[in-house]
Amino acid sequence: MIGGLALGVVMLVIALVVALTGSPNGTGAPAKAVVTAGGTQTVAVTLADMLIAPSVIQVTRGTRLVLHVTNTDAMRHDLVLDTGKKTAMLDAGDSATLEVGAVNKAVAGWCTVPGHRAAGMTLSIVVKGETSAGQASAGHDMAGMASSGAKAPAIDVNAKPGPNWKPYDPTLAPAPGATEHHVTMTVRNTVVEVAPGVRQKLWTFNGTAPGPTLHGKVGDVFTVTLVNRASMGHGIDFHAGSLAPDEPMRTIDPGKSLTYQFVAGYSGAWLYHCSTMPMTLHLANGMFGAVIIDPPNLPKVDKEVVLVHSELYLGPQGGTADEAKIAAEKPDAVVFNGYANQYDHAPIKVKVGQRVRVWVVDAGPSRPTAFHVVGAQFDTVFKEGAYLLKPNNPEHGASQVLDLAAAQGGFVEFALPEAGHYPFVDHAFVDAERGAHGLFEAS
Ligand SMILES: [Cu+2]
Repeated sequence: MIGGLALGVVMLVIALVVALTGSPNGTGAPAKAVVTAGGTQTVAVTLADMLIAPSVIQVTRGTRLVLHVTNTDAMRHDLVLDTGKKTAMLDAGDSATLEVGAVNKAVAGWCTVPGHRAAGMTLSIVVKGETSAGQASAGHDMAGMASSGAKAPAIDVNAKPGPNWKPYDPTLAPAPGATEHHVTMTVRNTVVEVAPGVRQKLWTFNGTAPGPTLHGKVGDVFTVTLVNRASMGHGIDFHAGSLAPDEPMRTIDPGKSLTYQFVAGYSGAWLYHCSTMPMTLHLANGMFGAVIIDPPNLPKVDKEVVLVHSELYLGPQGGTADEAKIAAEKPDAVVFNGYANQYDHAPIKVKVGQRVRVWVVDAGPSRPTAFHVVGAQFDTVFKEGAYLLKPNNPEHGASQVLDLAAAQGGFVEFALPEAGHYPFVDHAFVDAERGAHGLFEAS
């Protein structure tokens, strides 16, 4: 549809496009426009679906090229060229004219919204008869990803958190008595310490990553108002509800809000996350949290905590997550509740013999986790909606690990037999140097 439109406009404006080749990814967008005449030529370019169409424009040397750029997408995009020329950030439906000037060598272009270049929003302007370096550099490859050049800070596990650091409170607050929950989630760019001395500009729900934990019972209704006070489009997806995602999970622009209602039809430890593409980047940059829906007749315990497991792909100090590391699935650390070895610095205190329930959600975006408490055995395991293990089972069995794929959740229960420090780890990433470490302190 968009391809047809772009084709029509191109034909109308210049009638000199002699070849448009189909897009290899099946979107129907023309991949290549060939402009055979010189002089001043205008080519219509559309921004949508993580593509720039056409993605290659071939011109005769010296052609003075003008791009008529239209954003036909629901979210904002722009187009910048490596010559420094650029459009404004275009809202849905907006157009701009970009004067490229005389083309004597290859020019690369891309959308500057974080993640969009890596997702494929690139343009190559090439000169006929030249094999173009520009074409390669603008391609969908690692070079096109925002690895910003500046070096990411290293995590020093022996360092102390900064003076203003506050641990993320892992305590699961009791579910409110009411069956209707009203929650406001405000998205902001927030500079957050994620390891001692390491700060990242995260996109947060209500200022923290993970965002706030929501807690309710089966059948509760959640009315969530998402407010976007950040600098780019974001959305929200609650796995705890079941509904057509088209409207409630749409991306909203900065300054906008939307209200989203879902019924928690089933128990579980559910993920919520930003639904804006590319989602791995939005998740990796802090946009996730947990919704805990108690199974009916859940026994009361002495201590209940929530640990959200996620990966850190550090960008430069004060920057956003590194897209190349995300694509390569090479995290600098995996962490519980957003901070490297957080509960080594602030151990979770329990009493000897107390019954402890630990809810775990794997926010990913990519890696599984194997949650283990050194020195403890789980007599209860609940994973993805079902008990795998209950106390006093006929097999007299217990469990050592709650394993979760990305976006899964569950809980375990145990009691600590004597005073001491009981480390908990992601046994799938057991190197304690890498952030997935914490302590239960029993007294
Ligand atoms: Cu987002």
